[in-house]
Amino acid sequence: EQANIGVVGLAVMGSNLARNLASREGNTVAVFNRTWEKTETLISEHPEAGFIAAKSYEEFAASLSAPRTAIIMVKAGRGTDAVIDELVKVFEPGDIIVDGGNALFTDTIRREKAVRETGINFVGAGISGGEEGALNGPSIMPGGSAEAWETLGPILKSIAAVAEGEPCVTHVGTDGAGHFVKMIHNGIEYADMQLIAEAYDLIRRGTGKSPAEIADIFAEWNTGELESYLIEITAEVLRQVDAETGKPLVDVILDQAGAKGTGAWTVQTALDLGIPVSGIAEAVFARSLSSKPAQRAAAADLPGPSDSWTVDDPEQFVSDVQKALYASKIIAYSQGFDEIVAGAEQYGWDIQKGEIAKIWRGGCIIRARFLNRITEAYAEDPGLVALVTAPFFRDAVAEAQDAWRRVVATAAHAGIPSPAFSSSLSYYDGLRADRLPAALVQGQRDFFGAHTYRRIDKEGTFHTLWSGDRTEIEATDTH
Ligand code: NBP
Repeated sequence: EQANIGVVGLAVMGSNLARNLASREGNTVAVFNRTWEKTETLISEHPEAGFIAAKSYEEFAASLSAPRTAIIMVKAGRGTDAVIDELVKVFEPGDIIVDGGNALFTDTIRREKAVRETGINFVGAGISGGEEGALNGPSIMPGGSAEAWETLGPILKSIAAVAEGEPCVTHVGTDGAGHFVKMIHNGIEYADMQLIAEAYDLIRRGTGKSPAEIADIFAEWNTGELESYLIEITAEVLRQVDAETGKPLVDVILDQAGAKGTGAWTVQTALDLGIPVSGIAEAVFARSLSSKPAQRAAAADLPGPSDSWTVDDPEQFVSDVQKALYASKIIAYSQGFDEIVAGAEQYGWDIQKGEIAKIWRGGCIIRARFLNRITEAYAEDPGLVALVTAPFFRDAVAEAQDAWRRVVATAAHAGIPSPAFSSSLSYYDGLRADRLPAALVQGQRDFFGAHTYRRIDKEGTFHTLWSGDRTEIEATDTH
């Protein structure tokens, strides 16, 4: 008997994905792991899966029917390259190698190019949803060629999460497009988490409510427009009581947030593309700030606001924070989709934005009711230049903005950090501004570097003779 699909790398993600594949009608799954013990554990714990276990790459290749299709789930980076090198030796032209790990999209572009030379297809596929998603249905973002998608599509559709009757997988675009979109997903996830954390902090410090009471507020929010996986789990985390101390668990967890780097990739890439993803950037930086104990200790006695701060109307304040969260979340997604548009342009991908919002509705960390609105916005206007300007989001922000401004002003007044709330509001105000002080920046640049400027009232490029008689000349070449 031969397998129609194989998995290489049987740590938690690979094992769960292999079990997910095996549970679907018509699949026989070959499995391989560098260290045999992991394979042995998996096959002995899950005889029902009917895995074909291989002890070598040769055996693994021989156990797969043509065209061979294998999903790699190993530690991203050198591990992925090592496995690809081995698979290329034992696979044949027309076979398909899928990297399901969290690869940097530029690595995927490089790998796709190299593997293509051998006639083997290489597909970088972003897989979201953690362990649970891998087992029960993740959101899958595959790149690679259209030919590879023909074979791979039905297999991935069979294991993906289902949202409103549709599998959460689509062919995102060629080569690194899938991993690029997965990276943006993670960046948005960072922003979403930071915004929720700021909402919690403001409510707690503003109203004195306990974590359990705030859990109830989040559970209530989860029945409305903010309904999402992250809001749901936030309520559960806040409700958790530490068995040892009897305190809310959130009060005994060290307040230093970790990161695996995909948020930073999103921001680094955005800087290269020139896209202001300020909400995501603030979320990444907030984690960095939290993880600087020496600086925080040294700064702990720096002065804060002289007035003490209390909220007069807690109910009104909670409602304001809810609106600020919603508006800021719209900005974070709008910025994330801007980066997708810019990446697609830069790398030549034909990415359907509405389809991306659709496949994020299930199986992934940012799954939310709200994503339907994004799909609708792009369906109505595929050339939409900024998500926040779509009629639905325009109305939503208009409705929320007064509350949003009150919350940001209150946070500043009270000395409570709200980097994601306040930077999102500044971005919004910057975007809608009639005139920006960028005109002055251009003047400064022309002064010290003769960088020239354009005028609002005529064509051409100009320079003022700052160190001469300060007349304006038309510049012929730009510096
Ligand atoms: P890990 O990221 O912990 O990787 C462990 C696996 O990589 C083991 O199977 C290990 O084999 C294998 N491996 C390494 Br390390 N170097 C290798 C090499 N040179 N050759 C062959 N195999 C090698 O596993 P994971 O947490 O299951 O994640 C797998 C992938 O999925 C990663 O890219 C991760 O970023 C991504 N991902 C994870 C999550 C999550 O929630 N954990 C979510 C989404 C995506 P060994 O047993 O022989 O050491």
